[in-house]
Amino acid sequence: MVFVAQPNSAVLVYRFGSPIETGAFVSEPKDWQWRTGALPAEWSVSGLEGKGFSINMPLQSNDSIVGLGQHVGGVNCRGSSFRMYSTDCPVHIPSLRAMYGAHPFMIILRERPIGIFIDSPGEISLDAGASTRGMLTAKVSTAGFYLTVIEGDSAADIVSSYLTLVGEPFIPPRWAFGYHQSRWSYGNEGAVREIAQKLGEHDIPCDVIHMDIHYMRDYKVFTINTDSFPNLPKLSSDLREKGIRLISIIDPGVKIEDGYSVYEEGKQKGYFCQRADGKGAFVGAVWPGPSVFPDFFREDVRDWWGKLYVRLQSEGFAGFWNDMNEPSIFYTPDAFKEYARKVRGFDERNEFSEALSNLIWDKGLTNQESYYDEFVHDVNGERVPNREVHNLFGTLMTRATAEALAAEDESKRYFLLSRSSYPGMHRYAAIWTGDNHSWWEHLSLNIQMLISLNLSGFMFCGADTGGFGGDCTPEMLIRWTQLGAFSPFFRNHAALWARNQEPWVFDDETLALCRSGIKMRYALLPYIYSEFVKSASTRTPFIRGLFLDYKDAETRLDEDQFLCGPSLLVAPVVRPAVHGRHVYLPGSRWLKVKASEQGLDAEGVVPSGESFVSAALHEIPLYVAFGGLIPMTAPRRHTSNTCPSRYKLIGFTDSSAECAVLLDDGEARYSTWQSYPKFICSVKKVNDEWKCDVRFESTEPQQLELEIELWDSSGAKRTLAWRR
Ligand code: MIG
Repeated sequence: MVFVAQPNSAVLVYRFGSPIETGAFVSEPKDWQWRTGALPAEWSVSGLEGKGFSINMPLQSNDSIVGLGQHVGGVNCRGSSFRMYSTDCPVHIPSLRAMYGAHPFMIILRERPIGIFIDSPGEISLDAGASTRGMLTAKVSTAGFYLTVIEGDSAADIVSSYLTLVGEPFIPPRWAFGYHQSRWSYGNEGAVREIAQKLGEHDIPCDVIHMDIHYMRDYKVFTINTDSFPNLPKLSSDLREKGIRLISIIDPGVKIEDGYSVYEEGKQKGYFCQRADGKGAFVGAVWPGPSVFPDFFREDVRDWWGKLYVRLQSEGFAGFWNDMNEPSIFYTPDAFKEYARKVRGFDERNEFSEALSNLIWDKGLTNQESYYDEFVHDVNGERVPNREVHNLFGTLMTRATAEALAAEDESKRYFLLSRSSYPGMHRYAAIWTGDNHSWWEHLSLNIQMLISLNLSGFMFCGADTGGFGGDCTPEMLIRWTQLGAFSPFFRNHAALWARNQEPWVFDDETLALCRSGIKMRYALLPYIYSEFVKSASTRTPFIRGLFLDYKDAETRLDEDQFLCGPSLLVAPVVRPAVHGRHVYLPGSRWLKVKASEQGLDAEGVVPSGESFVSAALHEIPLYVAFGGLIPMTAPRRHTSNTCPSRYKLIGFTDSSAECAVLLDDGEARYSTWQSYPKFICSVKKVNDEWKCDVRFESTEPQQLELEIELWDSSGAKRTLAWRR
């Protein structure tokens, strides 16, 4: 028997077997009205032998499949297969199936699109018409799951209903919209101060410096290496005076070391994950060596863990970065012993064999599948193997952090970043796309991921600008910074073994062009910040594939251009050594704009359609949509809690346009878009004359000056001014 509930009008939720609650839904399924019901026509769900289910959903010939959050590959997922199973995947090659985040929400695009969310915390494998073009098949590995089916007139409608069900996306404080500078690691006070100083010297706006694992003592989480950071509170307050905040990384693995308080306390209270065979705490090695892992499935453990961040915060950290929470496991002592035994055996025999070749070419000890059967979680009093609830580990770690930070001051927003994620976590934290490489392919992948993640509710996201692994080149850093400037999360980050890639380490041209990209980001903050907050709180993607807004783009699913907010089309250059690129402009007409340190300068009206546009190294093809009005301001060195009083706006319309600019303090929490302090500027043509009207919501600033440049579709330009 199939049980179905309708928690809101466009949404049907089916229950199969006995699902484990994942916390993805904002209201508890137990509160819903259940009845028996039928699946959509031709869909079928069957039990698999042993355990699990297979869901079969026939596809029509022209269907595309979009969503699925973090994945390698195109925006259109049809024809590929995926494994939803949180994995530390250090090399994002095209054939990669599983990533850090597991996001089993997708939309079948067709005349009447349909949204599908498969809610189960264990592995889900998805064949999106790969084996059989006409069939979408999902295999769920657990004893039960919820299948959500969402109807809507458009993909945007479906996203909106989905987000009503799972909750509105995380909105960080305004400073997190600034530029972040990072690398693994700025390992001592001098290195951090030097970065801050260089940023100043080179006039590069920046709000945040990240501190990677070397700030800890011997990789012990919640400790500080006071040899390298003798006075962190002082460092932090000195940097704060310069407008820079510090963020620190935290991993879930707790080093086994007598006398280390986090270990001792967790051990004494029994907070660490237990071995499946009942022989005590599970041990896995990560950076600190042999470590134990908190059982985040328990509320008391989350509570304890969360409070550790609050204590660390008082050392001077403004936000946190949860890494390695798939969880990544380098090896277990048992697996290591076994491995060493094999190696010794080969050493003694000292001859080549197929078995030796298998061992050498084996993927080795890291993240072996079997590790996840070796430890259990306490899920509502029951011992459940990690594998059954695997995809929730990172989400629950991050929930622990989020709840503690929120409890510290309910009235304020916090900043939190997580590597692993599952639906529901999009309410608590931002994500980045993990260990990409300084490869041009990953620059294009960055766009595809921004689009897919935004469709899936993980809106405050971004990739490591410049690429994490491998060595970045000057040209790549420039192009990547030009894209990063439009990503919600904008952080330059690099691996331990990668060359330095801060904007100033190459040459003057690279420095100048990166600086102007970053300045442009700051100039556009009134637009980017206001529109992001509006998108998240009105449940619509901020980074938008063109198909979301333009009928004529629906069948194209362009993967190398996107809308940043409702009105700005960005077509970044993602290939080396080119001086231009193809751009497709849907709809009617567009206003071509040029990026500059002061924001945008209009160049003229261009028709829709396909064209090849020039894009020298300093150029980013950018267009304002018809009906758009884009607010900007003179860039500052850092975001600030006080909003500027002068804005420039560029609009493109024949009749009217409107935009909202937030005037909040950048930190206060508001429950609705309506309640944010802001001004709304509307321009309107009345009897051939343009009028500007400004309304205030929840604020009445003393001073406000607007300079508005308006273009109409004939290419005529006029300017208006408004002041109080
Ligand atoms: O095993 O903390 O994705 O951003 O710099 C690597 C060191 C561990 C992986 C993260 C990366 C971070 C790195 N971490």
